Amino acid sequence: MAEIPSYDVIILGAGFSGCSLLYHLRKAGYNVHIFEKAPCVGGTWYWNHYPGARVDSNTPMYELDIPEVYNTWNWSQRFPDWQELREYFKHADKVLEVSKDTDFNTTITDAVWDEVSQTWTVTAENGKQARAKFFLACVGFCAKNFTPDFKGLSKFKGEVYHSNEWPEGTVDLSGRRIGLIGTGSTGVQITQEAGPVCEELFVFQRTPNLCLHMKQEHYDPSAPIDKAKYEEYFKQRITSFGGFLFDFLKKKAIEDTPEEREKLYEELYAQGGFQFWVANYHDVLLDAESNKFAYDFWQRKVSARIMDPKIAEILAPKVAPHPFGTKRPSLEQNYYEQFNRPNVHVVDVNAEPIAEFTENGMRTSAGEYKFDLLILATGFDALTGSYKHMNIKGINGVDLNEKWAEKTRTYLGMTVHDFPNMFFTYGPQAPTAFSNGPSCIQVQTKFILDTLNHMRDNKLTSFNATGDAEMEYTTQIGEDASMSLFPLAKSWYMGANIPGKAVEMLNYIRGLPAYVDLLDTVEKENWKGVDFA
Ligand code: N01
Repeated sequence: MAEIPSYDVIILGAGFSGCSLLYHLRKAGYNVHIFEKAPCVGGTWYWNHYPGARVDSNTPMYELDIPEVYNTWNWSQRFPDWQELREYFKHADKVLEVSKDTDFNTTITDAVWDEVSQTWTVTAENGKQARAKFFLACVGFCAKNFTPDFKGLSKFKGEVYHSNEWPEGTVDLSGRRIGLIGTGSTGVQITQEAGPVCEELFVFQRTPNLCLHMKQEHYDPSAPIDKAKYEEYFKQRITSFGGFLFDFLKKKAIEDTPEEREKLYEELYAQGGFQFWVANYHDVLLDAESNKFAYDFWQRKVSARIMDPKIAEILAPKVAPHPFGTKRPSLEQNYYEQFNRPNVHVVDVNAEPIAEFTENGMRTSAGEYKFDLLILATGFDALTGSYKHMNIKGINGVDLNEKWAEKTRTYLGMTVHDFPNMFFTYGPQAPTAFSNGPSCIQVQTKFILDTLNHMRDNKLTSFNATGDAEMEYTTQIGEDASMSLFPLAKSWYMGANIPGKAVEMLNYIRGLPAYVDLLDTVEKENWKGVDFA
């Protein structure tokens, strides 16, 4: 076998997870190397730079718990935009010297476990290869774009961009006639940017987004947050369901009087951010009545901002399109006001289904809409899709995508039976979609580091989740979901946004503290559910 570079650990991806793991594993003495498809660090914040791209998790919770980075960085916004996030990652790279140990512009296509040498070999599109004892796939949960199979799309003569493949440099939205498909977080943010400057914007909506107000704040750079508090923040954030400094209430909605509920909803709503979602009554995502109370409040608040009652009924209907919070409520700044402008239109594609694209726009059952720029904010094959461009082969050549074709199966949302010494972060069956990314990654980094150290201390060569443990964990994920309201929405949380994809809960819904307890128990019980060799 030709000599190829060999490491203790290979990481795919230089986003939050890759940077976190590189830092902690390096510090513990491992020889670590990253392969990254993009030309720089940043992960999702390299790819997502469409107009208005901005994070929905607030700072200082949305950052790495690495003192060298946070002690030398000050945010200027409560919810930073992509430009500031890119600067943050440049800063993290400078401080941590991520680039020193990273091959950029390198897309790994294959990762194969060799039972004899007990190592993983990865191969890149450009033929480059490397080997390591451990393989950590930190490839992001929204990395594989989804473009629906629209009839006649290739006929359209204007410009077409998927939000996740936005060209570098600017695509000026001023004076343009724009067709925008999708009203997820991405569609909402693009609408806010396009509305004030474009000639005309048609937003094609299939499902209303039950958006919450962002309540953006700009921080005074001369008075940064006291860094001495950060260590405590990072300890505290993993004790809340969503990895923030706020949490669900301990009571059910029905335990309060209507007046008490109204008061609480007003308070939560006024705080902005995700508070109205994950600092609400603890049964809001479990109980239909509790959920309806929340939805009705939301509907009243939002519809009051929309001048035309017919448009209000499309954007914030009196009857909930799905239980509140079972699809991601995006954070908006002035989304609803855009539809009060004469040049911004919402087209309900349930009432008038999309028929086909034409040279100059799109035809629905009601007529043709003409535009010269089409933006596809149609989302991602989330969570499992990130692995689909790779051939990941475990013991006896078992292929990960084949294994997951009918049903996703993991142990702890980080490992898979018969894929020894492989971990993934912020992926399927972890608290991913319901947690602030860096908080979840903080927890998973600790578990991976502890596991590698345990193996080093005990001279163990391989780690393999047992089939039974994987089955039990996966079954639990499904059972938890069936006791919640999540199955009532067609969302990417459950794989339901992709035609033909198995519909199943793809996230751990018990919250971050329960996940932390679970991982602690696994460790304390000598990595129960794992076979070591
Ligand atoms: O994607 P989405 P996204 N015809 O899947 C519609 C993260 N993120 O890119 O709801 C018509 O949410 C689809 O309609 P429906 C964040 O976690 C974060 O917006 O399926 N419409 C939906 O409206 C987020 O949740 C940030 O009925 C079609 C839209 O396309 C995740 O990424 C910013 C259609 C897709 O929405 C994904 O967000 C951006 C069809 N055939 C993203 N097919 C921040 O942190 C799909 N749609 C701020």
